[in-house]
Amino acid sequence: MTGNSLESNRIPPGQQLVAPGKWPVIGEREPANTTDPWTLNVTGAIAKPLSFSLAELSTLPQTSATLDIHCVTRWSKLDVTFSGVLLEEILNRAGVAQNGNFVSFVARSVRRHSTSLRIDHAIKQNTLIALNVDGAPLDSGHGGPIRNIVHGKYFYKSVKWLEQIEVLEHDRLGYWESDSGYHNEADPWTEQRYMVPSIDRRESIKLIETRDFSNRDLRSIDATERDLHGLIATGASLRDAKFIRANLTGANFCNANLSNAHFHNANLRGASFLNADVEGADFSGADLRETDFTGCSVIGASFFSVVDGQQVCATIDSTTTLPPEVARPLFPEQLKFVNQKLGR
Ligand SMILES: Nc1nc2c(c(=O)[nH]1)N[C@H]1C(S)=C(S)[C@@H](COP(=O)(O)O)O[C@H]1N2
Ligand SMILES: [Mo]
Repeated sequence: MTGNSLESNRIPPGQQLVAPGKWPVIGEREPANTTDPWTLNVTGAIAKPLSFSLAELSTLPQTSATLDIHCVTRWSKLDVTFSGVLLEEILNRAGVAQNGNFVSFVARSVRRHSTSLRIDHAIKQNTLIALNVDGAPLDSGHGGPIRNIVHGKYFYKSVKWLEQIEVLEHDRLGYWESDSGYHNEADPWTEQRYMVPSIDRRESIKLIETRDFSNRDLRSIDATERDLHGLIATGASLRDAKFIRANLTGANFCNANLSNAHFHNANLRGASFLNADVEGADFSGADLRETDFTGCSVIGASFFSVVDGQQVCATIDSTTTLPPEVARPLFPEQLKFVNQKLGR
């Protein structure tokens, strides 16, 4: 490694490093049918369908690659060394057909989780079918015995418990891309986190007036500076929602998905986030007095940030409910900030 590869130049915008040695488990936590022997099947627009056992995979040429993980929920982890077989090695053996334009990676999981890439891009980026990480077999939580690893994309392009590589003529959106609106290109350097909003501007203005978002899919809704006091948003899908400087006093976000939501300088006094997902959400500058985060998932969330050299801090005091076990997965500096405010 060269001396000038400063860590800060390697962290894409809006990302922060996890504590050294930490690697969170995100998304699905376990594969399905764990008692069946593992096979990797190559199907679709190819000359010859193939099936590999793990032992067969280990007889193919092995490659290792050190790369940085960037999760869309704003955590990054640098210098992780994966080893296994290049996707290209496997596709060469299968013989990609003329019309094989995309590759879909399908997991052995309950929801048959998948993601896809353009095949030329996947090959050019040295996509790896990884069996090992940092010299040891991948553990099950991180996708063992086998996952694909894609360089230069958010980590949702790297599927855990890879069971099938399907070559396609036309793209087929993966699980996160179709279910949750994650961007299909997933470039962390240009922050391609989400596709266009799931609701148009006129519709959202009408809905904002009702102050009832419960159980609706309102990804990326723009409620900047809106008066939403007493909002009912239980069970709503509000990933990437913009609530910057909004009045959300007494809002009810129980069980809502607010990952990567923007609460910068919002008034959240007395709001409830009971069992909500606030992964990657930005609470810097927000008023969080009497706010309840019991049961929340907070990995990647921020409670202070530095804007133009100025610290923008959330207002947190003894009336804020943020139990220690909820706060634990926060970035180290964020955890320190929160604990200091709570006198812990
Ligand atoms: N099968 C499967 N693969 C998956 C996911 C998932 O939910 N299921 N989540 C993706 C996301 S969003 C991320 S950030 C990484 C997380 O990998 P990790 O749990 O090893 O950190 O897996 C990706 N691959
Ligand atoms: Mo992710």
